[in-house]
Amino acid sequence: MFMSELWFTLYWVVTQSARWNPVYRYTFKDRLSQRYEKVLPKVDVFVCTADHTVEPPLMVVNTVLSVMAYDYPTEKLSVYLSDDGGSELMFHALLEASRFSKYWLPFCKKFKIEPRSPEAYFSTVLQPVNMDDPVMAEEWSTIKKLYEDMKERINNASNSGQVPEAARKEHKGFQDWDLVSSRRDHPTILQILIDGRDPRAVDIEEQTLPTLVYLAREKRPQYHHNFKAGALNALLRVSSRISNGLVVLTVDCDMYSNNSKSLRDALCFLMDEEGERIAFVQFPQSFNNITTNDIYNTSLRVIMEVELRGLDGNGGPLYIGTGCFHRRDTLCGKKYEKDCKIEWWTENDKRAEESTKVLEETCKTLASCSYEKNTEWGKEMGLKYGCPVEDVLTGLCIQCRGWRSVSYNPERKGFLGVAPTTLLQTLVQTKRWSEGDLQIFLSKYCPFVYGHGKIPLQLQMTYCVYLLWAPNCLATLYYVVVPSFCIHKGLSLFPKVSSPWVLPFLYVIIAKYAYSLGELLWCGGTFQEWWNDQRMWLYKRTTSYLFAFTETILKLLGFANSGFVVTSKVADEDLSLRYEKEVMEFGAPSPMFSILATLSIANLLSFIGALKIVIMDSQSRVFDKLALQMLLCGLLVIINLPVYEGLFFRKDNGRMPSAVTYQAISIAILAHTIALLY
Ligand SMILES: *[C@@H]1O[C@H](CO)[C@@H](O)[C@H](O)[C@H]1NC(C)=O
Ligand SMILES: *[C@@H]1O[C@H](CO)[C@@H](O)[C@H](O)[C@H]1NC(C)=O
Ligand SMILES: *[C@@H]1O[C@H](CO)[C@@H](O)[C@H](O)[C@H]1NC(C)=O
Ligand SMILES: CC(=O)N[C@H]1CO[C@H](CO)[C@@H](O)[C@@H]1O
Repeated sequence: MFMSELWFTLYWVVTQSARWNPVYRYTFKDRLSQRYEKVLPKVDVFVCTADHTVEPPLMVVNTVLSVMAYDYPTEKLSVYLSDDGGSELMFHALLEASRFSKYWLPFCKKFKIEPRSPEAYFSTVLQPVNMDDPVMAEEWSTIKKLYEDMKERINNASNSGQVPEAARKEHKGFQDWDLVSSRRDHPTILQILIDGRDPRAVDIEEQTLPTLVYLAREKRPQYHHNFKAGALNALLRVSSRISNGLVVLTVDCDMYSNNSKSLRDALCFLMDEEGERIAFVQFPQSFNNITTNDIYNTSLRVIMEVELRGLDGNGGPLYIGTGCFHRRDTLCGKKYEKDCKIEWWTENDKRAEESTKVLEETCKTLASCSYEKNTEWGKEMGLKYGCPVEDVLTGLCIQCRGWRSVSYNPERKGFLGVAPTTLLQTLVQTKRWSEGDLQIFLSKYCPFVYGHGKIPLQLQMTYCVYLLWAPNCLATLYYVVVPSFCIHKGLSLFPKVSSPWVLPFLYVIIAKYAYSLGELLWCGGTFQEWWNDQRMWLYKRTTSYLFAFTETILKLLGFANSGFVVTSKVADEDLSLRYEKEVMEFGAPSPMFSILATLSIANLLSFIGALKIVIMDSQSRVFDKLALQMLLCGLLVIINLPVYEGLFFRKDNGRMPSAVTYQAISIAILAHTIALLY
């Protein structure tokens, strides 16, 4: 017990480092325009998608359209979609989007509408905003109709699983799929759908369109593709030939831009005189489908609102993979040198004479499997390979090369994504994060070693708030299991209520919970949300962190090898309904649920056993001895109420699978019998 308490204390000290020195930032975009409007740098946007079944093409093209419509000189903007699924359906959708953009972009700019993802826009704005303006009303209806038609074509293709023959004939790009034998075995497919240099690439108002590129890098079974890091590195190389923007935005395919000015916000930091040391500007991850009380703690509100700001004060936030504006050269491995001025305006387009076709061909080799052999890509250049959280590791290495980063968290969020909507998805996602984080801690990149002398000590500590997520499982499990087994036998582990030694315990309990409640309310949460967070705190630690911890240790010893699981972004109707009503979702059998169910039943048994002992004891001396333990055990029972419900009372598809129920009951009873016998 003492070791557990010691760990909690140490970890608490570490978490405080994220709260010492929060930084709040504001931008002045008008001054950016005044000084630099003519010499704004080129910007490349990278959107990554991996699988068209979990990341629907319609969602992806909405993200693409929202960034194409940034309030920025279009000739300086290029958007790249990397499709690791190599799916014809995705290409078809992007082709549709490239046609629709000719109408959508002028519409956005003319009426200054927000947000610029058509799906988000038309689902929030149900009628023309300005009814008095007949021009607006008419255009609004036309565009809505165009969007609905495109949506139908894309969704029809997705549902039937194939691109209609007529559409296939219209664009020769589809011929590339004749050579695709499977998503894991195909040559590079690279299509420049809109070439911004081409005078014919204009919208209906004769304005230039941003460049739009589709890339499915080469995949061969004998080459490791390195997941998202590999895709981003291929994009970095390909884009360096096509547009070579000085600033690179990486964004996940489910995160649309909710603010067309975010790009200018980021440039305010990067182009500032004081900003020459800034390598990237990280926007927080925000979500548009969080329910009021956020039952799975998926909003990560405290991290985004409090800890990112604290990190900023300590030397710079983590790179969290999405919603992040990088300088291209720092991402490619450049070291920081003092007094090295950045030349934002000395770009000359060397490739002006090359035709689109030739350009496509030359770029294809850059995305081939063998290109990276014997190069520094994945090591010193680009994103790092070999870690499930390649983004965090890459950000750390950039900071260790002397750079700093900033986090910018405006009132109106820059990017909105889709959060996981089931318990299992949340737990699996957390497992992947905490596993990758622990791997970094145990590797040569451990901030205390690798960052020593390169980044401030506070920043090294703050990194450990995340890198040490997984080891929390041991102390927590001990605290959940041992006191409740002991209570059943009448063994006391905490001071008596009548002794003054109970005060430090009570103080810690009250102070800790009052503080976290206060913090969450301050970030805009609700009381119920705080309570839900406490539940998720327990569940993540006893399942996600436990699996992450064991797998990492096993891997270090040379055993298991785990893959990368994409969390699904599609939900069936039943499930969505339960999510909106904030009913906890179990449904699928999973070892994670077995653990949750077993622990909660064991706790219930202990609590009942303890109640029996206390009631039978007439002089209430036992209660004096066991009160703190009963408080702990009772709290665990209350927090587990949704699990009992899922185990015994619910009838819907989201209840606990009966196999898990039986298993949990038998193990819990067996464990109790053994504990009582000894
Ligand atoms: C899409 O599918 C629906 C139902 O299957 C059909 O009625 C509709 O005509 C299709 N639309 C297009 C554009 O193919
Ligand atoms: C997204 O943008 C809209 C305006 O377009 C704004 O009303 C809304 O508050 C933003 N959402 C968030 C979460 O900031
Ligand atoms: C919510 O989850 C995040 C990430 O797992 C964690 O850092 C945070 O502390 C959680 N919130 C609470 C109140 O436990
Ligand atoms: C994928 C998903 O579950 N999306 C949902 C996000 O939340 C909004 C509102 O709660 C729903 O309308 C979406 O269907």
